[in-house]
Amino acid sequence: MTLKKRSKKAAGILAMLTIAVLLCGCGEKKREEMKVEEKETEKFSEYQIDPEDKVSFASGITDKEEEPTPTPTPAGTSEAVEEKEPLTDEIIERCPLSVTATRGNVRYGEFKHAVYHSETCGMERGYNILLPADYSEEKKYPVLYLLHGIFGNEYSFSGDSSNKIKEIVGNMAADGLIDETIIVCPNMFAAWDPDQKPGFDAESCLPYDNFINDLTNDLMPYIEENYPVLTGRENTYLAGFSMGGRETIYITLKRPELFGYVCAISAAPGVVATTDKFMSHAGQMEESEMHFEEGATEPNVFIICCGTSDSVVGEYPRSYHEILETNGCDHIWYEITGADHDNNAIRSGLYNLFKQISLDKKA
Ligand code: FER
Repeated sequence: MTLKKRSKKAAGILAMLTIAVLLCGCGEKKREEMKVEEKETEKFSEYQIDPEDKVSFASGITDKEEEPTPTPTPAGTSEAVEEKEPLTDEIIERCPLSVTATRGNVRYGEFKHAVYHSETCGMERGYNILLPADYSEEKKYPVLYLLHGIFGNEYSFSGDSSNKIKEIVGNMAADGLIDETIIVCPNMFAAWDPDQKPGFDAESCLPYDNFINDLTNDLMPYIEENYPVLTGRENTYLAGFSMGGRETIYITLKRPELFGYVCAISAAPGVVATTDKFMSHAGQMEESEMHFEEGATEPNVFIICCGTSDSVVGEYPRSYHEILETNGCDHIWYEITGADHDNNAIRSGLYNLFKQISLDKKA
């Protein structure tokens, strides 16, 4: 990923070109998506970041060494790409190909876009929701809230098919490992001002830290009222990538009674004070505060993971693990050998979260 300082003029030309492309040939839905994207790809801090790079922050760098795409199995066959083995509680660094494969005999859900009213932000806000293929209002589903990275929005995960989210949740449910699960992808930039933009400075990060209020006071109640979801921490999961991983850690420590199963993937700096190559972080809390309150209900599973070759957040996830360990705060820490700030890490985190859910619930 490259960061380039670029003049405001160049940024303006780029924005105009983007708008021209938008007006020319896109379908209505794509145009909507891209408008949100374009709004968020303008410049806010000292650095000018390529629109392409912003996508890398939001949902991971495009894999340089993409894992081989498994051959889809023909419809009607039950053949998986790999032999299925009984689950053990060990962490598997790479999400198995049998779990990311498009299988002929499995129907996968589709993401749908919708809006809810946020009292926290004083506006309507968008989200994408992945409903299982045979979704029915007669059933009840557990729900995973999945948080994107910086510069992202509610389309960051749904617009990137190489994260294999649909396949991972669909195949693991088809294999009877987990119950069919609803996945909600919100826009984590919970700004009060519709014109505010994210960026690498303290003020531009405040809306991310405000997301805890939007999530717990507006989005979760809305989802619980409008979809047939199972409620309570046993059925409510939280995961996030990078900036979303940082907020996942923060929200989990602040509201551990709400989420039974949690995974922070490649979490960004800023939970505690630090300065990295992008900016200085005042910290959301002191190191000594990074633990659950005395007597608090803790998550059944709290995973922190990161690629060993992460070029964006580096050793910060490990430092969170070390602080939590020092503070006696139970969690699982693991690294994905060779993974960058990318979908290898995202697929791994989601797979291991669902695997731990499966093991914990069936135990
Ligand atoms: C930072 C380093 C990384 C930071 C955010 C990130 C706000 C987020 C990266 C991502 O979401 O991909 O210093 O500060």
